[in-house]
Amino acid sequence: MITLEVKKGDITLEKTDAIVNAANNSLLGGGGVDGAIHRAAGPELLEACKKLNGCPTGEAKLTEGFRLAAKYVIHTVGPVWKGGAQQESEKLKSAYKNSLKLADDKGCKSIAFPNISTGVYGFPKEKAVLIVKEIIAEMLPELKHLTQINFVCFDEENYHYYLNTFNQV
Ligand code: AR6
Repeated sequence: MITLEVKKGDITLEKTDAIVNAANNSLLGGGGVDGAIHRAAGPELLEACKKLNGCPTGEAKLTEGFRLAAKYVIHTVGPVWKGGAQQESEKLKSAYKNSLKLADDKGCKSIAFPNISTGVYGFPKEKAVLIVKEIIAEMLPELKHLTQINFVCFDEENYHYYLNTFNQV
């Protein structure tokens, strides 16, 4: 049985086994949720990320959480929204799917996601949440260890869409 929870707040405060970072291809930090995670985890996180050789869009890589409550950070890279004809939806799906698989393979029981690509990368929020719902439904039967998946919304708009979408599951 897997519990899905929609929350409003700061993902760096999550006490889940893993939190997901909406990073860029370099994995060397940035603004938004990426910046917040690096600040909260401390400089050891950047040192660990430097050893990963970046990350292609839609894939995911793992580090420890260092000063975070979470044991692991899963760094994934969502697509930049370019109008919708550049396989943005498929790439967003892959980012969620590969993050879930990596956490589950590591034996994590709980994971927290931010709203990947819906900030600087400009993916339409209302569309993104439907894709997230779809990929979660697809992945649930495959997960062996995860029992808790949190969606941590920072902005009011995403929170509104997530509550509407996941309350209808
Ligand atoms: N906790 C949870 N969610 C947050 C937090 C936080 N502390 N801060 C922001 N958000 P963005 P992207 C939400 O721009 O669109 C970075 O510079 C925010 O409201 O962080 O995937 C990377 O290095 C939004 O809904 O990520 C990349 O260059 C969501 O996080 C680029 O931004 C994602 O917004 C990635 O862009």
